[in-house]
Amino acid sequence: VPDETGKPYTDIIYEKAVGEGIAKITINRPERRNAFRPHTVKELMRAFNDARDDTTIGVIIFTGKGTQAFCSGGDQSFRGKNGYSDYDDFGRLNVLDLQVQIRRLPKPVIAMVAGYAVGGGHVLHMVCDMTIAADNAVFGQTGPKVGSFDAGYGASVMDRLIGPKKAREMWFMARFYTAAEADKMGLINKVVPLEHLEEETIKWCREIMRNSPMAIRVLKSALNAVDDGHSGLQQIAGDGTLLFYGTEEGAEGKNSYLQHRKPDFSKFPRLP
Ligand code: 2NE
Repeated sequence: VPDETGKPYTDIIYEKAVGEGIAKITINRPERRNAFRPHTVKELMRAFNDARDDTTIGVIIFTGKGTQAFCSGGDQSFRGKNGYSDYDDFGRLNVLDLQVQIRRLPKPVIAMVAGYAVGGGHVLHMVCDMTIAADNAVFGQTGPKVGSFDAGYGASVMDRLIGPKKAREMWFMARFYTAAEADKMGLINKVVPLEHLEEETIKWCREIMRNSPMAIRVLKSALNAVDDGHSGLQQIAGDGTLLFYGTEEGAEGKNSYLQHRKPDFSKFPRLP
């Protein structure tokens, strides 16, 4: 799929399996182990936004091109004094906006990981709803080695996933972990042989697609609500409003306003 202006993407590949309800977003910089620059993140955000708005899409696979890396984090050659910059003369950390977008997106996002998921790339798989990994996958943070850190979701989501002791180990030591170790730590959902990675991921997507989209939507916001604070509450509260608008009671309020009359809510039960 090209971007919304009809131009082809340069740093990502965006595909949709028509009739399946599955979108696939691939970072396409394998020569850099799929490291992202600001432009890559901008393209990712546009594709995720499209997948959110497309009502035929129910689940999104997020992956990296090739078998050597899911993503190796921020492209260090674009790192300036105050962030990453490619076409601008100021630095950005726009990957943080992408993380928030994935958390708030009301459809499951599944990270499909072959090879390295390290640094900011590791955080990206963590903020996805589930992770299916190939047996060649390697997970880890590198920040403390390269003069960087992600003290936002990179720290708090990890703490939730693997617990405070392991999270400290992973960040303070900046060690790498095999797929089997990551599975044992609760960092990922499943490990499969590399040659079965896509097949297994699609199997998971199809299983999700058989279930109620609204139930999944509300559950995703519920599972993130506490950790995301006011923003998490807003997401689940928005789901409540969305459902309420579809009721006769909700419609009575709107109709009475449009018909210039007093609303009549008398027939609606005060449920216990
Ligand atoms: C990923 C890893 C372990 C792979 O090692 P290997 O041996 O398989 O590949 P190699 O030769 O290191 O990499 C292949 C090419 O990709 C480039 C390399 O420089 C190399 O280029 P050439 O020498 O062939 O020209 N490359 C790989 N990762 C890159 C990167 N992140 N930026 C720029 N070029 C990269 C190994 O490559 C590795 O350790 N990579 C660096 C991982 C890293 O430290 N990432 C940044 C963490 S900080 C971050 O992402 C971040 C944050 O902390 C907070 C907010 C936002 C972002």
